[in-house]
Amino acid sequence: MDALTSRYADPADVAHPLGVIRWGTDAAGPHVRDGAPAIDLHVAGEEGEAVTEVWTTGRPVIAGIRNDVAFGHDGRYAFCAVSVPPAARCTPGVRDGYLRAFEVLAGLGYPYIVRMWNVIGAINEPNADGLETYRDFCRGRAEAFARSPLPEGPLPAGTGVGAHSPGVAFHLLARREPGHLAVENRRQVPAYRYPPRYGPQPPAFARATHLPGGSLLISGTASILGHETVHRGDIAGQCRTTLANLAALTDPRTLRAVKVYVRHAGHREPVRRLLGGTLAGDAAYLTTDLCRRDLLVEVEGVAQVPAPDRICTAVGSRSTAS
Ligand code: 3EB
Repeated sequence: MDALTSRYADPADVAHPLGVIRWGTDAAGPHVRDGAPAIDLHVAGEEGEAVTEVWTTGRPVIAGIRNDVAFGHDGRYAFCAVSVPPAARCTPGVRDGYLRAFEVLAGLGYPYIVRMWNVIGAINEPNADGLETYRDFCRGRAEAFARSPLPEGPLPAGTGVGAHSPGVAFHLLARREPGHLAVENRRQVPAYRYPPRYGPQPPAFARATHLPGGSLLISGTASILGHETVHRGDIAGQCRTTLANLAALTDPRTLRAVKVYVRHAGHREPVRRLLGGTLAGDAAYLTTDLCRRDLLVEVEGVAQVPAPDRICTAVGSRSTAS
């Protein structure tokens, strides 16, 4: 019944692709190819890791580019993709890129963002002021949400990982109608309430989004308890805690469209052994940096659940920036 799904596939084999993401060994800005909006993200360490992901609801899609934002929409859902060029400080470019995306989504009539992915070059390196690039990014994103023309609503689920190319790329999924829920994780402090030691603005994302059709879009999930990284330097411990954090949201064995981001190429096979027995067989394992230097692994995926275990609907998208 027109559920929003993601699969690893050749877009030519999918009827009505809503958005196409190549998680690969090169970056390419937002574009439209064969009638679908697309973006290429440089997050694979080698060609063997690369996967192409296709989002679809099975409904015909209108695609285009407006204000350098590639978009596709099908009457219920919209996808859009943006890239922000490298800069000495990324706050202004990230803020303006997000605001451009918000304007395009508002103009098309899809004002409810349910999921976002952010891929950030030099994510752990200092910017021109000595601020870590991820924190600089979080400030730009928070400023955009604070100035958003979109209606107040729950924060989207998110992913924030490194990229092997400079600059920032992001893509979003949005709905025409409200009715989705933001979900938090009882083992973790909401990211939008992380204390200031993690940066001038906390990350603006929810732990998951539950869609009316039953899909639970789970954010990038790592070895964080409360707000602290646990098992520093211990890949097996981080894998265990990550699985336990996922299990607080849903049974990790039921996840589809799974991505496992691994900081060190040498951890790829150990992580595959540690997680592969639990996660879906077609999980993508990508080698890229993560948003805290002490995180070694992060996992995301999509589940089908009738109703989420723990919900948080009270948080407006503009409450994260002052
Ligand atoms: C964490 O839990 C790990 O900045 O959008 C996970 C998911 C993380 C999304 C984001 C960051 C983001 O804080 C990092």
